[in-house]
Amino acid sequence: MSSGAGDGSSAALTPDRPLRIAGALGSPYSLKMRAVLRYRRIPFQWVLRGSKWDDLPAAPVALIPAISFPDQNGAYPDAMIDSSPQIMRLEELVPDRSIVPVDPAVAFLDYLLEDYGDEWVTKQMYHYRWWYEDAVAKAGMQLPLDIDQQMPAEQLERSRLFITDRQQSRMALVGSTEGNRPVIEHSYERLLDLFDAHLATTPFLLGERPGRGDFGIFGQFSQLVGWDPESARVAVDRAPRVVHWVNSTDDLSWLPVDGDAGWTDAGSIQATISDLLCEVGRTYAPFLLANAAALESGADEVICTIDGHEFRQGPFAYQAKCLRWLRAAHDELDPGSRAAVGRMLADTGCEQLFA
Ligand SMILES: N[C@@H](CCC(=O)N[C@@H](CS)C(=O)NCC(=O)O)C(=O)O
Repeated sequence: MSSGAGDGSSAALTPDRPLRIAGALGSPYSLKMRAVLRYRRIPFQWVLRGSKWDDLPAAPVALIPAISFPDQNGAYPDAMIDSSPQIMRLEELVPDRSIVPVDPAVAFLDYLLEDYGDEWVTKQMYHYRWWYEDAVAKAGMQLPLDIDQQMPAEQLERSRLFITDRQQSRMALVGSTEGNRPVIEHSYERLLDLFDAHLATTPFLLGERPGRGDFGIFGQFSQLVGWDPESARVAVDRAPRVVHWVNSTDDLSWLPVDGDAGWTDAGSIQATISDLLCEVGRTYAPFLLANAAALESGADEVICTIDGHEFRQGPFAYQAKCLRWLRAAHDELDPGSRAAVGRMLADTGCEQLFA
């Protein structure tokens, strides 16, 4: 996807000339990027998209979050979308408090975990928001208020109906159907259990500091665990450490980090991370492969077996790109790092993505 902006012409980011980000409180990717900016101590100004304060330029595609960099004259000429490229653009501009592990093999793993969060955990997020009655009622009322908290009651009611209809009509597109429900809900429950077990020994996925993977999963969990009633109840019941991690990852500006130190070593990846990779290999990997195959053959449905259940949804072109990008990153690894990744992914089910 062309993300716009990010052509290298932006000026240094300072409190007087901050980066600007337009997002929404119910948007996982917006909260993902806001948490990245806070942790990285990058000066930024947050604004609710579509509100009276939002004067960011239009983005190439109407998605949030959009971010805009100041140029040399202090103007904000364009806006960029897509959180993963946004993260990498910020890595180029600001070296301190990087969220990309130094070792390329660990960095690759981190990228895979981010992609899993962005593209698979988002199915859980969408499902729990628009399937359960009390979640639908909350989201329908809350989401329109981002645009105008003082919106008159009749307008709020019209907006509630509009947004609820529109989002529920898209449920099947992301796989939230009666048939897929066990796959999606069990994968959320297992992820909570596995992540909770990991957090019992380690503050973040890959060590003592957060990486892209943490922020990818945090974005979706900011909603699942922190906002939507049914999925939040499930999290409180089974994953107290995850609930705490979500609350704290939202603002890690306080977390001390020492240069490039603090990342897990490629040679000593913990069993709890291998277990999480097995979860990625059990759900997201077979979906990605079936999705790519469906698009290649022109099939109008992706049909695959996930966790012993049949999973069906329409093909998703963006996720075929995600697979191509993952494979390109894998191809770009030096031979030593590729071998290290091979060892870390062996028998997790993720290795099939790069066979
Ligand atoms: N791949 C994008 C996904 C962004 C995305 O899907 N944003 C949603 C909100 S969370 C959106 O803008 N949807 C458009 C709409 O709801 O009309 C990213 O990583 O930023």
